[in-house]
Amino acid sequence: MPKKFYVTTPIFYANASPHMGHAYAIVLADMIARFHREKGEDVYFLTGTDEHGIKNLRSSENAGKDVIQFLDEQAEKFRALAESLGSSHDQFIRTTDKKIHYPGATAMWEKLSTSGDIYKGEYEGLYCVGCENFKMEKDLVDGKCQDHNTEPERIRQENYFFRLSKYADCIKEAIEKGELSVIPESRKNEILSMLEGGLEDVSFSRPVKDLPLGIPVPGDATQTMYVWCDALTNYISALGYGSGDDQNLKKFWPADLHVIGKDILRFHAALWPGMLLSAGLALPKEILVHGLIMSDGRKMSKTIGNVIDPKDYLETYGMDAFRFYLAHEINPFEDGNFTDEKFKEAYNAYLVNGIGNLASRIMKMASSYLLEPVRINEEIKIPGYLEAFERHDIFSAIHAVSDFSAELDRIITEKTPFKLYKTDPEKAREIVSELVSSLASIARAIRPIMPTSAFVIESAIKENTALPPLFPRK
Ligand code: ME8
Repeated sequence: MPKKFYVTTPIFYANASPHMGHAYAIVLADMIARFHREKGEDVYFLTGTDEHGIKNLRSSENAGKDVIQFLDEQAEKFRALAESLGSSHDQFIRTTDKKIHYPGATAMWEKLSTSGDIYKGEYEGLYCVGCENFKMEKDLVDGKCQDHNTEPERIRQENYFFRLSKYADCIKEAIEKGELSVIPESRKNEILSMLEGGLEDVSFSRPVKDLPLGIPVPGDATQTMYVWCDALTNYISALGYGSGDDQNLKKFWPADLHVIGKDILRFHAALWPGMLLSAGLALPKEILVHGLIMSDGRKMSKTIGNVIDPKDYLETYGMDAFRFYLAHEINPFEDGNFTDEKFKEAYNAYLVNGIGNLASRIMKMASSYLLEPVRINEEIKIPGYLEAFERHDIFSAIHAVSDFSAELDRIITEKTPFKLYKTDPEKAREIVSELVSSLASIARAIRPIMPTSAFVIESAIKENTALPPLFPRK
């Protein structure tokens, strides 16, 4: 039986239109999903939208729309983005889905309650709607949330709490031992130092009058579940948890990899493991914490309003070029920048003049000189590529491909098979065959990153035909 691999993206707030940051998370997870499919694994890839909470409610009010209609329209934008990015997800979950998600979230609550980890209490605190989270005074700068530049609201209410404090040691141990691996190391250290001081219990519901948009607390119609309690559960409700058919749950849980941004590390590496431990479910194996895409020196965010729309680039340059930029120019473990200038530079240097030109040069010679297609050995012989991809270091993996491609260019310049063909066609054929075989390695290696280009190159190799320019000059 092939190994299974379950990978997820965060589910995105449906409150505004998707931007580059969301595109990044989807593409990153998709490249990893595709890489594992290439290895022959049985992959399940989940993405979707987070549609409850105050943030979504207020946005629908501001848009002057019926909330259901608003959420349907917004979710559609994320679904369309995922599609235009070439995302190969197996499921797109919406937390407003009453058939799939509600039973899962309800079952989770009941399980936590049976474990004795839900209790009623009173809470007073400062709530940032942008973060959908309570804030401590010490987290604020000039009384404002640093991420959203807004003053949090003071909330005082009776609600339910989740006894997260009980699980702090257990979570810490799982992370220290690598049973729950958090990468990169810097994020692992960040969460460990947070766990060092223990964890506080979490306010887990809101009165319906304050938060009508959400899943009702089982057995108490006056309360709505806290949006994060409901949202995190998507990773198992999508597999059938709570809704009767748990075949996928048995097969794919625990998750092999949650891909998340560093902004939601605490929820995934503390709250979520706490909920899973309380519910008696296995912990995810790994959390990949990617950096954020910045714009004007701040996190690109719908709430902040400094966003760049991926659509513009997808339309002008196409899906593969866009995915290439995210892989080649943004290190998943660090913050990155998206600028028009950088995009054009990378497009011209590495695609038009790089891989695109190389593939055309090689296939032009191959289709003119070779008598039959080159037989391809399926292995990828690019130094460092596989090892990097295994570590989810797509940045290094694609750089290994660019370096390899530059090396092939150098070989062509040095050995000039196009000249040699006139005097020694046999020798020229030998050189070109080797080049084709190396090009096949490149095509194979870029399958997870630029699936369309990979397919076009591989088809040309199979048929031994010339290639039109893959990346038109812009
Ligand atoms: O936090 N750069 O949703 P969200 C890179 N619904 N990635 C970014 C980004 C940026 N500037 N902005 C967003 C939520 N992202 C919750 C998650 S999960 C159970 C619930 C990506 O719409 C990044 O992966 O704010 C981040 O963690 C995610 O989108 C959060 O999107």
